[in-house]
Amino acid sequence: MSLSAAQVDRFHDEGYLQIDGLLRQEDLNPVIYEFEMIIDRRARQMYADGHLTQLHEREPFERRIGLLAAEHHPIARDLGPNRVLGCAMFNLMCNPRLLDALDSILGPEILAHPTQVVRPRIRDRDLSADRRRTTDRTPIHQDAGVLRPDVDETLLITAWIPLTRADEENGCLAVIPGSHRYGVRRHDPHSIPDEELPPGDLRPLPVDPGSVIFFTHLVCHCGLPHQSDRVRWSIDLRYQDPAQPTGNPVFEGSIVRSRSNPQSELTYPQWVSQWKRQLVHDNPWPPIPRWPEAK
Ligand SMILES: O=C(O)CCC(=O)C(=O)O
Repeated sequence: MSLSAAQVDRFHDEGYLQIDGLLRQEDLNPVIYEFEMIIDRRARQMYADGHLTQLHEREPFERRIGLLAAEHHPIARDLGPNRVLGCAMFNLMCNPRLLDALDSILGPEILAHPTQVVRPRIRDRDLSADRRRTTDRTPIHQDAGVLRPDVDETLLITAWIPLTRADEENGCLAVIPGSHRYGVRRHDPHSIPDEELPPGDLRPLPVDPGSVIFFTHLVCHCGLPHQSDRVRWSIDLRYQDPAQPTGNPVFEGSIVRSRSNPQSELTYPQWVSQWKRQLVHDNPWPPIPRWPEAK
């Protein structure tokens, strides 16, 4: 679905744009099914290894991982597209409805940025003591603030895609509209200290599955604290013009649309081998230290 000129203007004006009903439930269901299969497989293995006492098999998608993670948090780790390498995930990344909307802003040459995240957001008090860090919220930041400075002039757009309802109770996305006009703020090192925040109030953006929130890598945003037993499942994918720097010194992006050279669009097998080549599965995602002076 192409965006109207008014929607494109609003995106540039506010630094974000929420489009309800951009995706259909049938666009999301294969991804949900893919995650359900992965979680089920992991749960059975962890149960067999003695880390879980229950499988919670009858629980719905928006509750099961929360209940499992309360007992053994690692079950919720490393579900990013490039870890899972699922066909449904790839199809979502290349979904024509999503790319048509992005095409209205970026033009017909589109690169999927290597930083793509899957977030089953779970209430912290459900997490067991072995958790590595707070996971029930995302502190306020700009995506540019956690990439290399060469990305600053790029128009890098996140497509934030909820798989379950996201609202103020279970930690929806919130943005400071217009904050993209104030350049890259100092991060400390992954969040913006209060004194560095541009003027304006955080605007919570409750959304249902099917909605997509697009925002630039300069808009200040966060994930609100999660206070519900409903898991907030979301995927954030990033896109840009392939001619511009990605700010990621380690991994390449993938061409997902090219009107000038359609042959260069990545197929699913090529995407899988690209990630198998560049990601050693047992290694953590390498940090991109932009603020070395920060504590
Ligand atoms: O989903 C969230 O809680 C935060 C998302 C975010 O920080 C991002 O997409 O860059």
